[in-house]
Parts: sequence; structure tokens; C-alpha cells
Amino acid sequence: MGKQCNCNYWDCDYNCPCCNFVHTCGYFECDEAAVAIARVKGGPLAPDINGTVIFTSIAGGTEVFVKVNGLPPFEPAQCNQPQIGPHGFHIHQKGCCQVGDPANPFLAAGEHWNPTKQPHGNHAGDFPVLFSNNGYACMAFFTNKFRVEDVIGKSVIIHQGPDDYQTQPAGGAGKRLACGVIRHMF
Ligand SMILES: [Cu+2]
Repeated sequence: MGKQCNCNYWDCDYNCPCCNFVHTCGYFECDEAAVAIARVKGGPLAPDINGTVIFTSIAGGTEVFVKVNGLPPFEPAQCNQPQIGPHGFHIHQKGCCQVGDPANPFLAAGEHWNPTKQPHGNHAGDFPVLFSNNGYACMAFFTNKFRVEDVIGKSVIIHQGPDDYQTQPAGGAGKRLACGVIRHMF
């Protein structure tokens, strides 16, 4: 489970240790997890959010593809209300999407995943913000900061407000609107 073989040369038989299958190839690579997926669901502050984040191993790192529906409309900051959107988006430490306090949900996901003890803005799981297009966001990007296997069992969180990539430790992105646990896809 979670393993995939890629055969690159076709000149001899190999008993591949990934899958114990004899391939007619001379070279193989084993990825512990080639693809992982997080199904993201909105909590009490944004119950319509529904989306998918797919992590795929590619040369030199990981491609992250995200599609989300049901994001709230943009609202500028006013009075004591913080800005809504674009939405901060990160990997958090724990694969736990329990809502907990409905006024401040998903604290069980923990803080940002930060395996290399970097300042925020350079955490391994700091992602670009999500821009809502009438509630819909679609984005793909590349990161060399982790491999797919590294993030299995962690979570992705979508925040209410924008990430300034500067405020410590979380970019000032505000409350947590949605959460999804990252799991093996194959
Ligand atoms: Cu976050």
C-alpha cells in the first residue's frame, strides 16, 4: 500500500522490491507514497466549503493541486471585523479535524507543520493563498520542501483571512474555516 514502481529501462528482468513483481526493466524507483489526498470540509464558520487537495510526487519535490467550492465572498476589514479572503492555506501538524469550539474551530489540527524550524513564510507547509471566484478556487503549485510521504497523516487548513507570510507564527490568517486530513491515495 502506498508504494509505486517506476521502471525506466527495458533491458533485463528485475524482481522489484516495491511490489514483488518481475518487471522487464533494469532500473526502478520506489516512492513510498506517490499520491496523497485531503478531502477538505468546511466547519461551522463556512459549512459550504468542500474541496480536494492532491499531492503528487514529481521530480525534485511535490505538485499540489487544489480545487475548492463554497468559499465565502470577499469582505474588506471593517470596524472590528477582520478581512475575509483571500484565504491563508497551510499544512498543520496533526491529522485531526475535530471541530471543537464552534466559534474558533479546528484547533485540534495543531499549529503549522514546521519540521525544519523555520520562521513563518518559510514553513514547509506554507502555501499560496486561495482566491475565491464566486466561491470557487483552483490552483496548482510546486514545492521542494517536502515529499508526499512526509505529509501523510497531517492536515490542510483553509483560513478566514489572508496570510501576510510575515506575522509569527501563523501569518495572521485568522480563524480556521475548513480542514482535511492528508491520506494515502494509492
Ligand atoms: Cu494555517
